[in-house]
Amino acid sequence: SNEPFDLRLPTPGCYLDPEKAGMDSDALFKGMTEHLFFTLGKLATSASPHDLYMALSYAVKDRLMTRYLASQEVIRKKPQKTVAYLSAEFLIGPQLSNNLLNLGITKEAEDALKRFGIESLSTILEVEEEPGLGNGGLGRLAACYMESLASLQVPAVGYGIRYEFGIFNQLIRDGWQVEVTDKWLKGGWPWELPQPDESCFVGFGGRTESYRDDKGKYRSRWVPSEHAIGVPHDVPVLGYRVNTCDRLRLWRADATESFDFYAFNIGDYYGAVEEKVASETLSKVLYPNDGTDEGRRLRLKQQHFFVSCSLQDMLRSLEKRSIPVTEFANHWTVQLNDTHPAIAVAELMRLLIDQYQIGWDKAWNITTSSVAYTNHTLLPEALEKWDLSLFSDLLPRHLEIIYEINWRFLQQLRLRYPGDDKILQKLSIIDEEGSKSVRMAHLATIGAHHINGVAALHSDLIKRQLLPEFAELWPEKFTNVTNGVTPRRWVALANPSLSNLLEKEVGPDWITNMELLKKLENKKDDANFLQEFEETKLRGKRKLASFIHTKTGILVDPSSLFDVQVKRIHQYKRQHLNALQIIAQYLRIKNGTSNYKAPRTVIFGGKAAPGYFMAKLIIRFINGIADVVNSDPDMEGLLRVVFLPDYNVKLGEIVYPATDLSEQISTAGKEASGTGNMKFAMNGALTIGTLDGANVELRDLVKKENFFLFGKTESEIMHLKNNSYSPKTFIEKCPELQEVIRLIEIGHFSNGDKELFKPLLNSLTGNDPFFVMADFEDYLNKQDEVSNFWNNKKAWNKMALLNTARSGYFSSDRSIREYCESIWKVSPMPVEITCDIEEIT
Ligand code: F58
Repeated sequence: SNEPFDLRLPTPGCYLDPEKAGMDSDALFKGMTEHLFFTLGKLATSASPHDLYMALSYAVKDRLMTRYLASQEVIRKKPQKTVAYLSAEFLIGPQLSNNLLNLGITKEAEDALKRFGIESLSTILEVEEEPGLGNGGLGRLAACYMESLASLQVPAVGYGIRYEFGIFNQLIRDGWQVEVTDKWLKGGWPWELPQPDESCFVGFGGRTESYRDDKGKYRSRWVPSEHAIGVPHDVPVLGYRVNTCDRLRLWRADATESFDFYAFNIGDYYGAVEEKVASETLSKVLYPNDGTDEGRRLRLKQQHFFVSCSLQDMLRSLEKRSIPVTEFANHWTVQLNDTHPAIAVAELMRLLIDQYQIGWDKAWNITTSSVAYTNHTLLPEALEKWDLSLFSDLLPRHLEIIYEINWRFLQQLRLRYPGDDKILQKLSIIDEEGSKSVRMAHLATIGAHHINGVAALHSDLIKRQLLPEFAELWPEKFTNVTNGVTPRRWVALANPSLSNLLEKEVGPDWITNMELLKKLENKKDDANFLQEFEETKLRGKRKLASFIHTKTGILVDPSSLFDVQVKRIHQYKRQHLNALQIIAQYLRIKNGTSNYKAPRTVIFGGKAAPGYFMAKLIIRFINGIADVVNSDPDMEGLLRVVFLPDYNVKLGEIVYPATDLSEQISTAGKEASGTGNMKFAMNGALTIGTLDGANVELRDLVKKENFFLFGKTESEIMHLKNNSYSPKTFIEKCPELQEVIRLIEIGHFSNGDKELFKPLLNSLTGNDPFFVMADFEDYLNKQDEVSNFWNNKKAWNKMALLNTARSGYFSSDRSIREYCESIWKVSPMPVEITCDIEEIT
């Protein structure tokens, strides 16, 4: 360590010849050295793994810049319709590994790291903090879609919020979930480019007033009482082995002025900083409310904040290129990821009418030709509604515009359904019942040219149950785009050993053409190949087993069946059904009635919304079961139960490749799509599941003999519901279920405490809103079938292989192609790069 420091500077070759120069390990090493020294103020000799992570990330980000700038130039020079994906959440996960993969320089980075004495890239990847800017599936979908858009060379911008605190970190204490603030920015985050010169102003509150314009016409305008500034922070999103590098533009809220000088002068110092504090809290925290609501006012402010900034940004981009704003819809296609950005319908109208003085009809035409809406839920509690009083307080001008949109819409309805007041009430944007409210799904549906669900069954239920009258009115607007996930992150990055095998078998192109995996079907009876396939799974399981040991102290056997349920904790997802089944298996082993020859490790992971009592109790319940099972010598070698704390993208990358059995057991009709189901199948897990969400399509694709189906269908559930469902009748018919319930009642899983799980038992035996009791017996039987299959390893491996082989449909590339063709009407736009920066085309 007394060697002289190497202070050589890197050659910035990457700016000149992006195809080669700068992408070799030498240049990476030099880039890292320079960033260590100049950006981080560190010497190579004393650099920590975090320093090396930062240095490598900066060096890699440098290598994205040519493509990033070239991608923007292409649009500037040759105007082309761009996708604006508006989402309150982007759960992008770790960036370094993904950018290395998409640039094709993973090997080079490994070599560069070796020169700093780091033998394995994974030690550096492990220190990366992931930005938890999303709750779950919806936010992760947005991230997969951005990656596919770039990989398909489609010009796109993702617009969202740069939350200072993302989804909370989850600790488990005494079996309970404890939430800890997620300080993802604390060590510095190297992947963003702040662009303060492109900041936008956003108003809130105040009043509207009417005035006469130049032509003497009366117009309305908004006089807000508060402002915030949105400062864009851009994250480059590179496509896989292409030059297209799209942009994720996340807005951070700043105060308009540090002080209100008037208040300051009259001596009200605290009043003066109040506005600053208020506007800076705007992008402070992501709301972890999964349906159940708190902090509503701030949430609505967040939504308007990022939507207004984003639309202003789009309009400004037209002005910069001297394109008239009336051409908006030819240059931007605006996708609303759920109703969170639905205020866009009113805000775009306001900007066009009030700022750009465009007439109503033209503005409405522009708006409805550019906006489309994706629905992600049928759950009534998740359908956004805002109290009228709150809405008019915060967004008075928007409310005026919404009234006008609604009035015109209702006029149209009156013509179509003369005398039918019921239908007017039902479809109105304003819900007149109780305290009046604004229904955001109606605003989005009226303002959008397309409305899509996220799986075939879900899209069908939108038409039949959620918005039937709208679907009758505008059948052509309603469509389906089944979700997908990116194979780059979820197979290539997460599962290198499977990826190597796939590449050996079908060639490297499967990464961008997942349908090629069909070729694997030829290998379904090839014992050697199946053995190799099983080996890749075993490698993943060993890695997860070691992770589990480090995090929880529990030892699990990698040769046992890894049975996994990872997702948000919610009653409709029915983690408690899984837990009850474990108790039944436990009882069988205790009673000596088990024909259990399939040792299992049942693994759970997921966060509960902090205010969702029942979900938190389910976590406590699982941990109570885990304590009893894992400490009972009779369970040794047969059953283990693990609750993995703090499930996130990074952990998902370890979990999916290690799973044998994927639990997709929601009450039929409740899970819009699910996307974990797809990640598991690609990685060769078999699914036990209900006919819900995309499970339906998954089962059709992999064929029914390769899927463990159980449970009531959506229509059977509806039938039970409409015929005064009573869980008691199902409990009475199932002695095993009675035993399970009794054991919980006497406090067997709560150290004798008979009260702890009472709320859960009361719910299950009382009205059982998610039909757990109705599906229990069928589920238990299906689990027995799973165990039997597990004992025939050859049959299992064949089924698993067929799952991987037939999962290509669930690539987000397929989903994005469908959006492009049927909703957005955009086409790919390859980006060409020459060695000369001046010649970028
Ligand atoms: C999920 N929704 C659906 N919402 O539940 C899932 O079936 C689907 O696969 C996925 O979207 C993608 O389409 C979801 O994740 C949220 O996280 C909301 C965020 C805002 C607060 C309420 C929950």
